[in-house]
Amino acid sequence: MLTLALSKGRIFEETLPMLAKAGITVSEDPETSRKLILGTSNPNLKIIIVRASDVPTYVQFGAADFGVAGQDVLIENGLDGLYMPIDLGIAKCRLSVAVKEGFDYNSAVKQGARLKVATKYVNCAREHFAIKGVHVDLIKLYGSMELAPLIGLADAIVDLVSTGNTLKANHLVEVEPMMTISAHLIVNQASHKRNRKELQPFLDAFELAAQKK
Ligand code: PRT
Ligand code: MG
Repeated sequence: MLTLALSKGRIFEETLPMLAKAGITVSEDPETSRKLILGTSNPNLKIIIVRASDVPTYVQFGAADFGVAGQDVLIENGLDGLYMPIDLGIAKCRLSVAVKEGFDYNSAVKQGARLKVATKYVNCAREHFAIKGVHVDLIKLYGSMELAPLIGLADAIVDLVSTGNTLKANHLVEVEPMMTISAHLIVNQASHKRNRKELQPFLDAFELAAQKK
């Protein structure tokens, strides 16, 4: 029996059609069911529903054999004990720097400058600004980053942008795209060795579904 870790919301919704292409349906909808362990039409596969940022942890510790996680989560978390074979091309977005409308970002990031940056992605942000030679005071937040520049907590945010509607609604502008993000399939390294035969058909199905996207 193999265990696949998914998070509710866009990851689950966009992984579902990929499973369907492999003929696998899921017994219940996590949006309406409170169950955290879901059966599938394949007796060898069950799905666990965890927080998006917890997916790599479950897979790293082998509590799940494989999972689907955004690159943002993977970069922040690190890839210890994980094998990352397939870019699924789903849940696409970009990680960007955004500031309040009218804020002069270009002057603010001149070499040697100091910038207050609020983000959930402190590792990505630290590295990004270090390469630019900009000193940053990083403020770790767990959500609603868009609020920080509006009420003077930070000069800038580093956050995921997809349509740009959230930034617009809060009078923020994207000033620097940092990287494009998509969800990847991750596999526990030990499980990959031990359960290769069982895992391979699922990896092939994901690979095929990802190519067709
Ligand atoms: O919501 P929760 O705190 O439980 O966890 P989470 O936010 O990590 O999970 P979830 O399900 O929201 O996101 C899972 C993954 O989807 C992320 O790790 C990303 O890899 C990917 N993804 C793709 C996104 C977006 N697009 C996205 N737009 N994750 C978040 N957003 C948020 C963004 O943070 C911002 O607040 O949506 C808002 C911006 O969207 P637009 O369309 O207004 O630009
Ligand atoms: Mg979210």
